[in-house]
Amino acid sequence: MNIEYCEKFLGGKMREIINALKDEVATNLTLIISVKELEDLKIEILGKKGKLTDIMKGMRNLSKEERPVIGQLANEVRDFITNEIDAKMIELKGIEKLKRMSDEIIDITLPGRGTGTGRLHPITETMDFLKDIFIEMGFDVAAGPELETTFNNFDALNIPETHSSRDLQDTFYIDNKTVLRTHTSPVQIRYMQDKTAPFRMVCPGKVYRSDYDVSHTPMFHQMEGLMVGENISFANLKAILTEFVNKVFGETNVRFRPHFFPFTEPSAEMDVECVICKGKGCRLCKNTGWLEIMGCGMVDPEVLKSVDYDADKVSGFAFGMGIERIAMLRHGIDDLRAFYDNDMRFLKQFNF
Ligand code: 2NL
Repeated sequence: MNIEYCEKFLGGKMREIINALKDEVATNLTLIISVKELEDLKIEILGKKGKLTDIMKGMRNLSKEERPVIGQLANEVRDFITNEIDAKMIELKGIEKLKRMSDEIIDITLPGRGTGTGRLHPITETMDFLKDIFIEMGFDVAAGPELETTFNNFDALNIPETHSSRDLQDTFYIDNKTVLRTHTSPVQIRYMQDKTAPFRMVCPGKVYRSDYDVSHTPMFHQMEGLMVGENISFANLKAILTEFVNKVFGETNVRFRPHFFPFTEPSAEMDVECVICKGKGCRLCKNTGWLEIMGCGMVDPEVLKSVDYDADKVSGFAFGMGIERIAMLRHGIDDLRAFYDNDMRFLKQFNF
């Protein structure tokens, strides 16, 4: 075998080996599914003792003529393999990152184990209790913002510019047109703007008035309710509210006394027979035998008009009550301020 032949043979053989390595790597790359496997392959081919590195070393045995030709092929194949491995690395790292992220997802909807020390505030408990009675009677529960427009808080409710509650002394104004809501009624205005009759809804929540003494706090809680449809009458009001009061206090006598609210006509105050003296007269009922429980009435047509309801086609009744007052009656609490003193000796008595 002469040298020339041998060199030709060597050159041809190397070409074959390099191309075979290229094919081998291409096939292996399709089978690899992890970054670890790919890193191993990279070392096996391109590493210091790798297959391609070995082949490159063997080039010194080639003739002067063949060396640049095979050298170019080897460089091309090295670039090809490097690019393929780099691209596959990006792809696999992406897939593994996604998998890690999905494996690490924590189910934040699982309920906490509880520490045994937390409990519901008596106002929250009372609000839930009252709300549930209305839910049982088919009422929807709605909420709304505590910062309201003067339109939603006053104008839409037929409360005139001259009404004392609109005074800067009585209401927390943010600016000319924005107030801390003084009642939950604006939630009902929003509800009517969004929905069509018939409906029945309640809206419990925080309300604000500039008032502070033994029987008033600047923030307190209300629940109002509204039922609108064709032929809703004062009889419906009496039936629903009497049922409600019986569920709160047990079977009790009730009475309705005429009253005035700008947003209802006619309007009434609803009383229940005193839960302590059963009508005989005591300190709680100031010897009247009755406790004021809520205000109510038939929605004034002006209010219906303000939300573009046809007052000739639909009518409704509305009511509003103070949650603090009902919580005090339910739990025999005699000082309103106890709710907001945050005295643990008071709060710990309520084991809800
Ligand atoms: C009270 C009296 C009341 C209402 C609230 C109401 C709401 C709309 C329309 C008509 Cl959108 N009325 N709410 C009606 C009567 C009485 O609350 O003394 N609350 C503590």
